[in-house]
Amino acid sequence: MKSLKWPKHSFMILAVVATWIKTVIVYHTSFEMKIENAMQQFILFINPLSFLLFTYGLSLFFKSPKARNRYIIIVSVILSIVLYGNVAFYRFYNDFITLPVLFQTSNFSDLGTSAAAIINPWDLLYFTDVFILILANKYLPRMKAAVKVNIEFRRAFFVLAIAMTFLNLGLAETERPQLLTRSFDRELLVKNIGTYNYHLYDIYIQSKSSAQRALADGSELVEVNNYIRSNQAAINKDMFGKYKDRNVIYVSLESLQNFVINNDMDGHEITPFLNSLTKDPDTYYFSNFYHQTGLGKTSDSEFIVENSLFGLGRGAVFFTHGGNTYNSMAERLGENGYFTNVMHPNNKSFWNRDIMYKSLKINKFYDVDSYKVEEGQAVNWGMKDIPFFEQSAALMKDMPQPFYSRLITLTNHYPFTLDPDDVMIPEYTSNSGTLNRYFQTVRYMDEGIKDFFQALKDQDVYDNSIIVMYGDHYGISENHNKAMAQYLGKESITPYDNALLQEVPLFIHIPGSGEGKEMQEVAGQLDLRPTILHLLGIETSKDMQLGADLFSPEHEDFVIFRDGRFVTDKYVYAGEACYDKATGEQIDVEPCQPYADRATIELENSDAIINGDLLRFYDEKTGNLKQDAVK
Ligand code: GP9
Ligand code: MN
Repeated sequence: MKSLKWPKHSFMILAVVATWIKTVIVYHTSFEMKIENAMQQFILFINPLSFLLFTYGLSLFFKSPKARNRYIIIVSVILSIVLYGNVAFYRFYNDFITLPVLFQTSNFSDLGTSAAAIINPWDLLYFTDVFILILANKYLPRMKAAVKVNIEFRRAFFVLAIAMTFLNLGLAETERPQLLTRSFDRELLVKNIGTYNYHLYDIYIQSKSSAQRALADGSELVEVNNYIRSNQAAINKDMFGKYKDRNVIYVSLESLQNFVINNDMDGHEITPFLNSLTKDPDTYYFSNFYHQTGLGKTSDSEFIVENSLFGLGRGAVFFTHGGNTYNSMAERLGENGYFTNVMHPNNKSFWNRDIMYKSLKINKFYDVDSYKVEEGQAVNWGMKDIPFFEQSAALMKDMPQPFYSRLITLTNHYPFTLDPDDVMIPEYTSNSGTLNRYFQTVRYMDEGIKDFFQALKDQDVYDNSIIVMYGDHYGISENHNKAMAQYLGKESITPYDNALLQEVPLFIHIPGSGEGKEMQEVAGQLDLRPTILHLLGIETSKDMQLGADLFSPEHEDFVIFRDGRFVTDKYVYAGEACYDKATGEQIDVEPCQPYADRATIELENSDAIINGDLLRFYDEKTGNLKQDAVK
């Protein structure tokens, strides 16, 4: 091994070390990854190394030192862009990039005010290793030395790289069994195999899913169908068809979590109007209702309420499977004589909505072009909720009845900013500006909803409608745990608390019903489709849906989250640990296990339907496979 003269490979070694150290620093400063023990800390420390040894190591195949150094610098630039892209994305979505979302740049062009909050000049520091390499290449003669790489050295080097990979995977496997097979959670992946390897893995998974559709045939549906049929909840005979032919108005309340309902902030009521609905005889208020979204956020919530299927564990299904065949709520209502539409004053291509809505058979999309956004009527992400509600109510005047309108609000969105004139309560005081402002934008949205109800009453749409309102997903991410703990008067936010914080409010407001009350069943967004269709007297017994009617006596207290966590009336399962729901104490995992297994099956069934585009083989009129479905 006499040829192992390290200094000869100084430039490559410098590159590996610089990018490695930078990556580890970025892990700690730019992502919130929960590290529970020394082993996880160690894995996080070594995980960039295997990938860097391979990529920079390829420079050993270059003969000319100039080409070699150029290759190394180019690699460092690409890796820095990838890492920085993840940082910027994480600041916004609190998640790591996955390919399908990345390629939809149309989504990012709209970020507008948010982009300013996300990027700053100090971010050049994310390119420190590139600068170091450029300077070293320029000023240190030794870095430019030609090196005759002997085969023995190269072999030793790649053996080291392979050993590093196995060490990393081995440690990850002991720390997280089945990491690569059950990867619901990108954070776990990045924590264990590193950002760079994670992207390779993501590329692999994405190509697999395009292949999945090509290979799927109707036979896969048989098993899924059997599962769905045997888990179906019976209808509630008293409620079925009770509100036949009423208009249906859904309001997706941006980032609204349940913890603000019937609560105050420094003595200020946060949602006075929604609070009044919780005591209103025409409103069913669901106080144990959860969002079930993943990375697709608002779009996932839309997907869920339309299809009663989960979004995907990676990417946003609105993007990745916008061309699939579905059997949406809108399609079903359309068949029953409804005029179906979505109202959302944003660019039509955001979240790929324009494409997806066609697949969902939505008759019309009232996008930003259907609204008059006058001076002072936009803030943050776009049109303010109050004028949005006002103009939407006016548009409903001319709609053929019965109609199904799904409104999506926008003002209560990160970074939760308002014009001074719209501020109705002061900011909260904590270390999180995000949480501090959140209460104000929620308060503003509540005012908009109140006005909307009034407008509907004034124009006679109200009495003949059902109004369904729900939070689309969480608004305050785990990055603000400290401030949340302060607000909730807790010492800290545990995984148990965090699971319960995924609660969003659901209101089913039925003018004239008089039977409204607080409903405490543990439930989720997937349950909405059957619930509302049944109120309208529309059968769903042959539909491929995973949710259950909330009014059914057989509705089970069990809600599954997209990442495999779940909540029942007795247990909370989070971070692969089981908690007693009443006390929050961690208990033996055994009572949770059967639910955890069912959660896995449900998520897999949902994924199978979407990845294989299986509904193209299904005839929901007969409940049978279409002819020619099986190859
Ligand atoms: C964008 C709006 C917000 O049109 O629905 O989307 P989100 O960031 O909450 O998913
Ligand atoms: Mn949203």
